[in-house]
Amino acid sequence: MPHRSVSLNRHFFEQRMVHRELVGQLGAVITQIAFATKRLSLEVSRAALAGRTGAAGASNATGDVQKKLDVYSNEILIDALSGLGIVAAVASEELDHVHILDNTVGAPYVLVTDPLDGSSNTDNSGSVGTIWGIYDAAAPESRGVIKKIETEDAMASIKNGMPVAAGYVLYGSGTIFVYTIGDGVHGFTLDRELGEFLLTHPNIRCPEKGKIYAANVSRQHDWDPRLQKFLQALTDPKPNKYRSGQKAYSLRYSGALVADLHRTLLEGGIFLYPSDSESKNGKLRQVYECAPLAFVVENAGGRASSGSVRVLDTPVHTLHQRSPLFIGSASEVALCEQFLSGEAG
Ligand code: AHM
Ligand code: MG
Repeated sequence: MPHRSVSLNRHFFEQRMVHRELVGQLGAVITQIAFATKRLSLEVSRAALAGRTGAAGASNATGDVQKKLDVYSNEILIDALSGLGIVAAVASEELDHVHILDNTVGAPYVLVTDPLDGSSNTDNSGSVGTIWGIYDAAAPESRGVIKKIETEDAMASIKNGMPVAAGYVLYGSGTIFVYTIGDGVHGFTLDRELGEFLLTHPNIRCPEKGKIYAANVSRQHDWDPRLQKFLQALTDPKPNKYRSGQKAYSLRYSGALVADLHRTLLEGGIFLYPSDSESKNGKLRQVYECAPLAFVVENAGGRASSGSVRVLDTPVHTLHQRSPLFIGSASEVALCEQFLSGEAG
């Protein structure tokens, strides 16, 4: 008998007794996201051949230069979800406002996404990713009749809710699809010949502690001195009480959050992007970067914080708001919070 390969569809079917929603509308949305990201995997790998490297000529809502692949990725994702009647609205890093899909009265979900995270890597064949999260749509009603969702309803769904599912796709040396619906985190690797995501990382658990940290340390001089002390505690060649016999931490930083996060999820450690004098609230966006990844990491036993507040409890005011992010192994993130509060150090 050949080794059993578990495709995403088979995995959803196998889960049906415990999670009926995976063979229903939620499963259909996740399957369509997976389909879109298979297309993206192909497009990212042949971008230079297809003339899709470089800038698109515009900036997005948060002032970043949009790459051609940013725009294209956004279109591919929206196309995959349009016409299903399941996703009512899409909130994307690449769109100024929430995009309401056509013919979706009563559609149960709102999608948040960074379609192509780390897109400054696209022109040098570096790793990039897609981040996504799904929220229950707050269905507006008038005298018992369900109405079409408006921008404010979609924002209310995100502001008042928790993700019902979230995940990311890493386009690296392999393409990996990771998802959770709040009960276990599972990873699938794209078999390019088959064109299927196959289960390779069932029940991912983030180690309690790791050996690696990820941060843009070129900005360290501009960080809160308490955070600088935390990094010293991790990296000082001399042993200290915070590392209890463990060697100094190593640095890995790719410039793509998804790539750094995926390694941190599997191997432990911490990823951090704090605020500094240039980015008063950090660089990363709460709604479609921090919150979905926090949902994944927490469901794998890790921790995600803005430094003082759990990421998933951080109030959302605007679609593109930024937040500092400290995410990864429970032990390092908790220690970082202690340094930041002055409890440690
Ligand atoms: P993007 O979504 O526009 O690509 O920006 C987010 C990216 C993250 O993937 C990455 O961790 C960070 O920006 C890198 O920023 P910096 O170059 O300042 O270190
Ligand atoms: Mg991003």
